[in-house]
Amino acid sequence: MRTYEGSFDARGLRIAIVASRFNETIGRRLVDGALDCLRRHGTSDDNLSITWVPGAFELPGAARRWASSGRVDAVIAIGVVIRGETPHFDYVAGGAAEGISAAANDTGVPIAFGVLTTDTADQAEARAGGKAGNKGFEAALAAIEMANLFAELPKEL
Ligand code: INI
Repeated sequence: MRTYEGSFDARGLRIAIVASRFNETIGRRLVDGALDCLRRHGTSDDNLSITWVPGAFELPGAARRWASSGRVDAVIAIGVVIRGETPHFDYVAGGAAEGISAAANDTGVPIAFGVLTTDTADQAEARAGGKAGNKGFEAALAAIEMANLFAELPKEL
């Protein structure tokens, strides 16, 4: 039996971060977490880019552009959607999740989901470098692992 597993060695990996500006203070902490993870695992800044979009709803379009460009091994989508009291939340969060998932599946390039979907700003802050860790860091780790896994898997399965 052969086991396939992606390593966490990010040397040589080309990564695009796509981040939304909505709830920007919290979003920047997620981006910082992702960059910290990538650099700790060996990604060179020459192989990194960051693309800013207005809100989480715009993440899938930009993530798909990078994923289909042939220029990156993985994409990390980062955003912060806070429920508040508006049904808009469901459309924005659902659109982001479904669009990112479709872009990853259609292109075959891993797109990590670093989008917080929380009820309150406090919950989002806790997940952006607070007591619940940093989901940007975690998304970057998933991107590294999946990029290496896809490089190792046979082209035809
Ligand atoms: N965008 C977010 O990233 N987070 C939110 O919490 C949010 N809320 O609450 O509305 C949000 N809305 C904007 C949306 O992503 C689009 O930018 C906008 O609808 C224009 O297409």
